[in-house]
Amino acid sequence: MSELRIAVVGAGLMGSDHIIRIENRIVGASVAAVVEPDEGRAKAALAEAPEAVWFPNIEAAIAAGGIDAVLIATPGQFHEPVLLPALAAGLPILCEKPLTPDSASSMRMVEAEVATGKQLIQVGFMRRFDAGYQSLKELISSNGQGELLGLHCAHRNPEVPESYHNDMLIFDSVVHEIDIVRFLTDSPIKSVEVKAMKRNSNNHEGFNDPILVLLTTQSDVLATVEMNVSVKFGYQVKTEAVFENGIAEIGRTSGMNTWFEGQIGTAEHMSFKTRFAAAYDAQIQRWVNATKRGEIDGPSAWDGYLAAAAVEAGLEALHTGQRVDANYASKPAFYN
Ligand code: ISE
Repeated sequence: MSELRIAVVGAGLMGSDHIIRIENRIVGASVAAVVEPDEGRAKAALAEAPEAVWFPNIEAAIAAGGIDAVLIATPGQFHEPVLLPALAAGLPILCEKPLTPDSASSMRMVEAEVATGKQLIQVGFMRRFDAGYQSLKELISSNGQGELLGLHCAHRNPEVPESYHNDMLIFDSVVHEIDIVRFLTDSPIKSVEVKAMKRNSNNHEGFNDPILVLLTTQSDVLATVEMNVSVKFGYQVKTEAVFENGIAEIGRTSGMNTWFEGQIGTAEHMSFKTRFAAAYDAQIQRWVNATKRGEIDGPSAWDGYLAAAAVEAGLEALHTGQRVDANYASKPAFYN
């Protein structure tokens, strides 16, 4: 196959970013279809991908032929109705996180994939492709500084829209830490506990942020996560790892330094789109290359299910104030 013809489903914030990425930076792929019910968004997307055809839904795009793979970039609650027909058509899929919003629906996706007899789904946990997280994983696996004892993670966004609500802190934002802590430690999340920090009075009514989330892995590594989506100054995702013999930190900004008017400054990201731009590029390029070989090269539907199950524990922890254990089904041999 010379060029992978991708249908991008959803041309909102992430979908439009991926369309520009595929058209301008990814080798060996192009956007062949834009699946988007909103005409304005679709037109804006087609301006970036003039060869693409616009479809109102995935069924119409599949029926028309001319696509080899699907990239799903709609919000999580709309993933299942796209995943099922794409799987039934045998199409490889890169699905933005979360796979689906809860573990029961994620398990349905796992079962639907197993029924096809082939691993077709990769989940868009892009942090796994970030150079910083990859170096940290290597350091942890090498045991070079002794055993990993704990992690301190900060996940900070400048602001969120009024539609962002308390549960989203867990299923939309902390879900990244749930996946990356498991990736770094190679151990699933055993339990989740959530503590409220003092509420930021800039927040919209009823929204309680920031929070401190305690994730304990089955290997007994404790990860503290400051989840803070209204911190105004910028977008910051960093992790400090505590080893037996020392400390490592990733994610400190590498922006421009300035010395003006008696102040020292460093430019910080304002959005995940720039903070993780290189990770998104690597994720999509590797997915394109693997898809052409008939494989996936990144987190699987099973990884998506594990994250959804841990998110469920996190939501219960948020609602009850208790430490909640995550429950997982046993892993189908298909994913070994
Ligand atoms: C958003 O959906 C993301 O996935 C970002 O990576 C995260 O930082 C942000 O908090 C989420 O709302």
